[in-house]
Amino acid sequence: MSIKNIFSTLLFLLSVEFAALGQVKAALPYGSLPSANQMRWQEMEYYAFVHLSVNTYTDMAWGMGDEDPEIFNPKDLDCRQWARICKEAGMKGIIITAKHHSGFCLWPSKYTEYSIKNSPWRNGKGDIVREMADACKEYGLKFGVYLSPWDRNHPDYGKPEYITYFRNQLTELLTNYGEVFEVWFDGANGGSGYYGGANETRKIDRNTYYDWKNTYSLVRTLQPKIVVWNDGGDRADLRWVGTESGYVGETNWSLLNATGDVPENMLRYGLENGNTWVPGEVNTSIRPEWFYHKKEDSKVKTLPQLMDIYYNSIGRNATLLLNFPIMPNGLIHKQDEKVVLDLADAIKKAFAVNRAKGSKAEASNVRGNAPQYGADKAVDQDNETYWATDDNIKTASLTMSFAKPVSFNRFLIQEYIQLGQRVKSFTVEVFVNEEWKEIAKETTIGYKRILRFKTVQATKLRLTITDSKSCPLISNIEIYDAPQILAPPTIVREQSGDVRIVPADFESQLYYTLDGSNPTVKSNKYIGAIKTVDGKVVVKTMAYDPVTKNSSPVVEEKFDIARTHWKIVGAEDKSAYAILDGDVSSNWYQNRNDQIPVDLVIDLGKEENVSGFKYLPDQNWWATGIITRYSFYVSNDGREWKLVDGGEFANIKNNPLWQSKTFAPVKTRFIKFQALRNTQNDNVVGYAEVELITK
Ligand code: FUL
Repeated sequence: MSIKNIFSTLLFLLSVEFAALGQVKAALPYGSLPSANQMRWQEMEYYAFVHLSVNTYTDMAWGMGDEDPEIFNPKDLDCRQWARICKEAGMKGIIITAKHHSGFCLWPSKYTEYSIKNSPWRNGKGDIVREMADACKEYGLKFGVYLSPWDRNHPDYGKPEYITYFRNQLTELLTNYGEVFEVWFDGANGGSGYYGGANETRKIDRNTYYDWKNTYSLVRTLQPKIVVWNDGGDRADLRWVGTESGYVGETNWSLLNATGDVPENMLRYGLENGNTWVPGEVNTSIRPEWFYHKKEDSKVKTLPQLMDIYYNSIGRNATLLLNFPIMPNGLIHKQDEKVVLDLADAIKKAFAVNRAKGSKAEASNVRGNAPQYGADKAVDQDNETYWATDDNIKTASLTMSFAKPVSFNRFLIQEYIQLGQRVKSFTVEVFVNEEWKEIAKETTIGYKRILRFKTVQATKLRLTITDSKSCPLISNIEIYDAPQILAPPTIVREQSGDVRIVPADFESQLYYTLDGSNPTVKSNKYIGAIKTVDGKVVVKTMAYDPVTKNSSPVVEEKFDIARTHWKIVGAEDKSAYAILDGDVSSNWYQNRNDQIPVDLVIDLGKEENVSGFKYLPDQNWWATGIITRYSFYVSNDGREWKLVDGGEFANIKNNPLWQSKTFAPVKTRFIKFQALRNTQNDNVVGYAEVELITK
């Protein structure tokens, strides 16, 4: 080495030494950490499920395993339609039910005859898993598979041989279709099934039967970048959140213990001191059920419902797995497409302009006073940098100052979870009229937390971490002024006769009319229940955003006479009045021991000129007791009855919405709505609402 070289080497070493001296050590990891796969998965945030199997053709939630493959024929199947919709909806991947509980395979598995190769679809030459994987590739989406461990078709289900079969199928799916981002092992086992003709009940020990440990290592060998979902058995990479209705707890730790039971509240909230990283995935369907049922065409979730689901999943440190039931023709229904694209649009508008950008951030404590951990790192739009405090500081605040007053109603915050989830509680305050005002007091943050509140206009915002397991590391803070959704409001009339209008957004203003004219901002402003007299009422309303000056479409409800004085004769149970309360989600069922015909007798309190009636069945997807045939009687004393109408609600099974029947007007004090048959041909009789039509 020449003298010159020795000199420059020395200089280099010295400069490294100086840099090290000036360098503040990064925080050490705290507790269990996400793996690279879990991290990649978490950042996807939003992706789709598609459910399609033989039970799509039998209108069942679960196939029995004995459905004839001949019925499976999605003639217009187009996985590119699914992929296009998901892509346009802002989703990052699709998980397909390659095999649901029926055991029917959507790919031509060489280990069974119970697959599409024995269906008429593409003359048995098709492979839906392949088409799905190709469509995902084309649209830049990740691809995932659902393989039901419970198989109601396989003769060996319940025996050790089935595990070999299951792993053979897994191997096919994880070998032949390119990269798979997630595999879903549903824990459901209802027991009964076809099982190769045995037609019996087979329950297994969830903890031991599937030998998950070895199944997982097979999965990880075949797909090193995969994440495994499992709601039971051995702990996998992701956890179920304990509900399919679209939310996780506001407190949501991405932790569980590696062993032991996971009761429902642990699924919902995670486990603060859990020793394993098991983040939550919120899975829910865009319709009540997972598979397509025509009767649910009118029950597709609305934009406000989906928006809530978004905030209650992605906004609470979870991901969102939203399901599309595929129709028998092989496509996603237009209505499902429309609402999911409306959601994408609403999300885009809500998070269009980050108003924290350009704000000045200062913190009560900065790790080693080092610029690389400064408060500005939380507002620099770079998730790889973060604001950090000194090791012993678990309570600290960060104040953002704006050049001029800023309006906002959303607060988004992220922890640098690569080093562990730490924050236990925090508050958000805003500086308005020279005073600090607390607008939120919350618990966990995690990967992402989004808060919604009434619009505030402030010159400063202060985040205070009030408790943390270790020094907090905040990688991102954003604030937004989300416009109101302005979906049409809902109008209900209670039994008292009062009319209530419920907006889709709590900040929109509501205007209404009672004279049939279209409401404008000059009409009555809704401030609380509208007192109406007993008679008929026509309510027209719209929601209005005073900031953007946009309004929702006008909605109209026509109510007949109020049910104020009605008495349900013979019903000792106060809950019977759920059928007169205007709330379509509350129900009442007649005594389950009653035999059809079952009567609903109502004393109207005074004589009315009745010319028809309306019936709404239970709106739950699992509803029973839906009346299909009826008789309708009137009486002036509740003893002598006269039949005035009878017949059927023709399509009520497929379309369980409001049913209206009319007849020649008749003056009466009592009515009797008699159920003669229900959709299931048993004796269960229920109602969500009953109303009259009068002259
Ligand atoms: C459940 C299953 O039983 C449903 O049919 C659906 O597949 C859902 C995603 O998981 O447990």
